[in-house]
Amino acid sequence: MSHSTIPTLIPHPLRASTAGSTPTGAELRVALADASLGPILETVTALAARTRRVPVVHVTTDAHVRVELGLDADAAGIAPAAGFDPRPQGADERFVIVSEDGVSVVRAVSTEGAFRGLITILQALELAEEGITLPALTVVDGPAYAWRGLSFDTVRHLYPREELHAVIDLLAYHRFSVLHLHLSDTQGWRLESPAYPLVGSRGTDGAREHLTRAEFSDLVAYAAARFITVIPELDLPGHTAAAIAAYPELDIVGGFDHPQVKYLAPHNAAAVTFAQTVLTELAEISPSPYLHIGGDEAFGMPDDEYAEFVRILHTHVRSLGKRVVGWQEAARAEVFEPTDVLQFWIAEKDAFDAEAMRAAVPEEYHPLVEMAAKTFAHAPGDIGLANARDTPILVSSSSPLYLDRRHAEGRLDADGSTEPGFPHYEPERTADLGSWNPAEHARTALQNARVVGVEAAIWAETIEGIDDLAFLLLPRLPLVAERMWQPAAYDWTETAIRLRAQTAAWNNLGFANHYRSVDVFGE
Ligand code: TNX
Repeated sequence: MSHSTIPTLIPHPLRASTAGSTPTGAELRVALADASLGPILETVTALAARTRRVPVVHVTTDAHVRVELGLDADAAGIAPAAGFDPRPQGADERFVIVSEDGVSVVRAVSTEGAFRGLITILQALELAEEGITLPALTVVDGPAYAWRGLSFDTVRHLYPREELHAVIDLLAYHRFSVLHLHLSDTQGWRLESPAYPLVGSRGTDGAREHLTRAEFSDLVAYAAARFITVIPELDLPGHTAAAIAAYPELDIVGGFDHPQVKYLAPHNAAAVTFAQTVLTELAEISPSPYLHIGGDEAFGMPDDEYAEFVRILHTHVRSLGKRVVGWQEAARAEVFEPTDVLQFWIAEKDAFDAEAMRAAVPEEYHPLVEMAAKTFAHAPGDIGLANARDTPILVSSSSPLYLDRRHAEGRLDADGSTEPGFPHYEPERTADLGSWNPAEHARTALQNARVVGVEAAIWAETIEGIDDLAFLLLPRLPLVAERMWQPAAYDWTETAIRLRAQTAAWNNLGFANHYRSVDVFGE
């Protein structure tokens, strides 16, 4: 049956149809097959209230929705997710939904699969003045990739707790599995360090502008309840001007005096101890099997020193019992193993035009341009791919997965603006992301590299608050989720209908300033 029969789901399931629907009154009644499912029902109840304003009631008799564990997922005819499992305890996310006589039954082999199935039902509910209607869904679904994430910049803008929770809810609602927290950068350090108390960023009035360890743990727990794994990143050895400003002994003598060209050097014992200590502290509070060491854009750093520092970081994280994630350039250290992950971000399309840049900036910045050119002026294959042959790759190609890229169309409201967004990227249309296919991207741009997952990224240089975040994230983010469940794109007209159906949920979560894309809202 055509997927147009259930236009409200995004990601769209692998196989899905509807046949009629049942009015369920003012609330959704859910029965559990097993007491072990209690915690997921609690989470779904909270999510239902926050996204769709639907009250969920737990009943003991068979009701409108029933959840059971024990599906033989193989019998449903779909393969388990490819690639790496980012979770502390891996889980099979496959689920089926069958509907009969006004009752929809979710079956899964794991509580996580049951959760993904319940969220699918939550999305499909039709809401009207008279009450809630439950469509009689038949669904078979499972993700193509287990690692479905968002790289989230907490440095250039630090969001309050409520907004971070809303981001996690949005990810759960569109069935993501990873929140990658970028916790340090040139402009700030966003995590409390017991050993280096001065490192956490402070505002001009001295007010704290970082997460305490307890706040970090709160986020991890909030995400875990929604089956989202937090993968934390401390960006080393480049992008460390904030740490160096707090502890000048971390600096090298006689470097290029620009914040973008501050880095930790392997021959500076204080810098090595600092890096190892903050990673040890992070491992203590992060249950994720992975720690992200950064490694991007270490401008001005000699190649041999860079490789040596990355090796030190890699060895240290391994000694903490964690696997290592690094940005693409870290492949140059040649230490990443088949159990680690490299995150590829440099897209051919955003290749850096050093000549144009030299012409555009004052002469004192020309050394900086040379340093940047070294990182950017390559196709993705030229940086890291040759060294990353056996290392699993996480795809975050700046085109189309950097969601701080400006929208290419005018806006369907009064001001018509396409800002905010990073001004140096070529703007793209929403529909371009709809037709992107990660499996195809792995075959072509990444030369058959071993792709294990996908992360969209939202950098915050142009973000001043949740309205800017909403504007850049939506409606694009759910399209990324969909391509990770089913890499082949659906017909765009129907996709736009499915996206439009979710705007009330985005508004309810606080993302009301989502972009009114012509591609999505214009027909
Ligand atoms: C590159 S991607 C960066 C970030 C910027 C971003 C802007 C990467 C690993 N580094 O520092 O915020 O571009 O889009």
